[in-house]
Amino acid sequence: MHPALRFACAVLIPLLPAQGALAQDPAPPGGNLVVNGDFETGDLRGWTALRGEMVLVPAEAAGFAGVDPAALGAWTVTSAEGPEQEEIGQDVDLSAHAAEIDDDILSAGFSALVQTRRARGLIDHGAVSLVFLDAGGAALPGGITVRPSPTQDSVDWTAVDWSGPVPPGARTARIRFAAERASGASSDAFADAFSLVLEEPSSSAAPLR
Ligand SMILES: [Ca+2]
Repeated sequence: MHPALRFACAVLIPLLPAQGALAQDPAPPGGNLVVNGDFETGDLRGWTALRGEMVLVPAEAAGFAGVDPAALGAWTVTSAEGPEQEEIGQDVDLSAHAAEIDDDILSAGFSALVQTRRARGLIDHGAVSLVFLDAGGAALPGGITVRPSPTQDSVDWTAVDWSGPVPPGARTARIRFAAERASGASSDAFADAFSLVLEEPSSSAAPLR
């Protein structure tokens, strides 16, 4: 072995945890399966425009009512001045975990932030949803839709937080953000901080990658 290579092996190999140690480690950071779920790339990469053409705005434009500003970062998505109904989405491919899903041993945690804005009694709705689909595209039990409908004028953020089993047969996690305008030239509905994490409850809840 070349002396330099021998040195590299001696230094690097002890840094790699043994297989057994890995399973008992606390949950590693990350594991979010949503691409660009926080929009901090400054664009909509990872997302598909399904209706209209949503845009990113500085988080200050959405305001910080009811949320820790750090959770929003620099950018947040909004429907702005396009059509009255706009939507973006992202389909997360779960097929790499098919065997565990069908053995009914995987659970999922889904979170996001959504803002529905009500002014002078008029509501621009924002709605966030997670739906599990089977290989044929049929919806399965589980998931969540959050579409806040404030009873008073509001610019508050709502936290979306769901966890539950991934239904056997699921191959796709379909994530959507939809906005509907009640009046005016722009839709004041916002979303940010999408996260989907898979967990195997029987192994210390370590997120799967
Ligand atoms: Ca953000």
